[in-house]
This record gives sequence, C-alpha cells and structure tokens, in this order.
Amino acid sequence: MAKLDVRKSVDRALAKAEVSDIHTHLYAPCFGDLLSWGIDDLLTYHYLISEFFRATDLPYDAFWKLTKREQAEAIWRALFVERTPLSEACRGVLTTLERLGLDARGKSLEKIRGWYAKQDREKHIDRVFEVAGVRDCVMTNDPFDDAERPVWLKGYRADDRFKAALRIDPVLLNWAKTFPRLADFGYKVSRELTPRTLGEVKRFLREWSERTKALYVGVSLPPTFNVPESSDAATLLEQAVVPVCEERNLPLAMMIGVKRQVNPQLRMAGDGVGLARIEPVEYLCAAFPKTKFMVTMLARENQHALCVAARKFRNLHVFGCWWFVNNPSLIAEITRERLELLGTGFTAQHSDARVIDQVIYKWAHSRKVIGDALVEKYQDLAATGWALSDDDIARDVSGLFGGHFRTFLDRKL
Ligand code: FIX
Ligand code: ZN
Repeated sequence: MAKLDVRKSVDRALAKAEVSDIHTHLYAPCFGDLLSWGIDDLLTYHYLISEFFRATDLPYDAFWKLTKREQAEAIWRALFVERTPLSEACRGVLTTLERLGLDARGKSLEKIRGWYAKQDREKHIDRVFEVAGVRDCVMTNDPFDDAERPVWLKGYRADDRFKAALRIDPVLLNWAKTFPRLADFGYKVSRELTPRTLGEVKRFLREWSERTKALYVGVSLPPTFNVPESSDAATLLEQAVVPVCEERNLPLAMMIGVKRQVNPQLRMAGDGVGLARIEPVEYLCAAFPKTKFMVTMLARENQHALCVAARKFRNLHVFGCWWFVNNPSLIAEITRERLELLGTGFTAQHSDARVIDQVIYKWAHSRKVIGDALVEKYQDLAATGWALSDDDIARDVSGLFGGHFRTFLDRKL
C-alpha cells in the first residue's frame, strides 16, 4: 500500500466531518428572537464588548444606554476601523463574513447590514449549518428564563438540528433565590433541604429533562466549587441532581472555573477565570461510578489535571476548549495534551456560539488547529512504521467532532 499522505487524509476527514456542536447558546427557530443572528449581534458579542471597553474612554453607562445598532457601530469603529482586528473574537467576525461571501475590506458596516437585511432568517440558518459543516448543536435551556420557559410550555417545535440541554445553575448556585420560584412553578419546596424538598427537586429535574428531551444536565461552576461539603450546592448535587442523572442515564456536564462578575460594569462581559481544584471531579467520578460526567475547565492550568482525571475514570468525558481557552494557541496546546494522554477519547471542541453565524468561524478556526495537531500526531505514529488508513483517520475525526459524545450518551455504566 502506498504511504498515506497524512495531511491530505486529515484534510479530507475534516472537510467531511459533520460536527455535533455540544454546547452552544443558540435556540431552535421556534424560540423566535432568542436565536440571535446577523451583523449587529455578531458585533455586540460579549467577547467584543470587553475588548471595546479597553479601546475607549466611553463611560460604561453611556454605552449601555445606546441601542444595539449604535453599540455595534461603536464597536465596529473602535475595533475594526481605528484598530487592526487581530484578536480571535475580531478575526471571527471577519472569517464569518468572508465565508458568507461578504467583502468587508471597504470597512463599510452599512454594506454588510444591507446584505443581512436581504436575508431570510430560515434560509440563513440552513446556510450557516451548511457553510460551517455542522450537523446539529446543543442549546442551553434554562427553565427559569422567563423568555424561554413559555415556549417549552406552549409552542415548542422540535428541530433536529437543535437538541436541548437542561441548565440548572440557579438550582445549584442560588438555592435561596430559586426555591421560591420552584414553589411558584408548583413544586413543594422549602428553604431547608428536607427529604421532601429534595424529592421535589428531583421531580422538577425529571419533568424538565423529559419535557425538553435534554441530552444532558449542565451547570457552570465557580473555581471554588467543592464536593463533598455541607453546602446547599453540594447537597443538591449529590442528593437530587446526581440521582436523577443516573436514573435517566443523562450525563451531568460541569463547566468549571468561571468567576462571575469580576467587573459588573461590563455586565455579561464581566466574568473572569479562576484556578479550580480537580478533587471535586475525582470525588464525584469515584463516588458515583454509574453516573456519567462531562467536564470542561476554564483555566489553562487546569487542563492537565483534567486529562489525568479522565485517565482514571471511564465515567468522565472531557470536552471542548471553553471560552478563554477557545483561542488557537491554547486549542493547539490543549488538543495535543489530550491526544497524548487520552488518545482520541474526548470531544475536541464546542463552539459556545451565542449568534448562529458564529458557528462558521468557531468551527473554521478550530478545525484548522485541531487538524494541525492531528497531522503532527499521525506523522509521529507513522514514523513507528504503523500503517494508517484513510478510514482510521475518518473514524477518529468523526469521533472527536461529536461521535464520541454520542457514544458517551448511549453508554450505560
Ligand atoms: O456558562 C456558560 O455556558 C458560558 O459559556 C457563558 O455563560 C459565557 O458567557 C460564554 O458565552 C462563553 O463563551
Ligand atoms: Zn456557554
């Protein structure tokens, strides 16, 4: 057999790979305006808002008083016209426009807006999935969100490209404020985590995971997250969330390391990162071997320990390069680290897209960097004399880009 050209084989596999984007903040079309799209939403992405504030002396309040259109104009001017748009978030807007066939070189925001104004939303969604090479995505579904909940209760129309994930941050992270809301929804809960209250939380989790057909239950956690301990969060996690996940064979996805509101003036752009401990992950995987956990961590310094933990526990699935580590230099490093410690047994990336158009750039950029890491590793392997085939590479790539996630969902421990 002729020696395989690894580069070409990886490129072929990447071009063919149909991505499952396993964590996004996108919404199925039936959620109406909750699904963001278009240039003004791209420019007012919170990643760009924080970059904008570094580039301007505009008071925070003055910015927040602007309309979205005006905010987008200010951001375009400061980050794209007056400065070179080198950052990953800026480059992302330009990759997206380029892949959609738009020419942004004239720096005319009006021209871009003109193009978007002519697009039909449904057709645009179809086109974005096709250009991005994404087969489906997983939403972030919060039953406590007053805009989202009514759609689930009335008017929800399933769309195969948008799967659900039940997001439970308010339950775990702010029980004191959340229990009255659960009580309003008809659950017999109290401030104290009595057996009856824990039973009602379980009923809530069962009913909402059933209603949404959630693929997993998800939560973002601060770096200080700890189990076991005698806190509301730990009690709710161990005595309500984990049992329901196990009973329904739903993974619990934990995204660990976000320090919320480091600078509240930035609103949604104001969150930061902190170094977390790996022990809570190890504890949960060991104490609940029949529960499946998916974990991504925000701090670069946590990535190695997470890989080591995943080597120890088959009920731990590592996924994605989240938020502040979703940058080419860090994806390159983290992917190599994971390939070296876990082989191909992880999900290489998720987009975290909030605007549907973003899936184009997030996946274009990640495909390239992850592809380069794979080529390097396959070449090292080929140097041992191991015979690699196109099929091997296609199988690995499809696993890394969603196949392993689907297998993990089906797995019964
Ligand atoms: O908690 C999360 O799901 C985070 O990904 C988001 O809250 C964050 O704002 C984000 O968009 C990161 O990419
Ligand atoms: Zn997210």
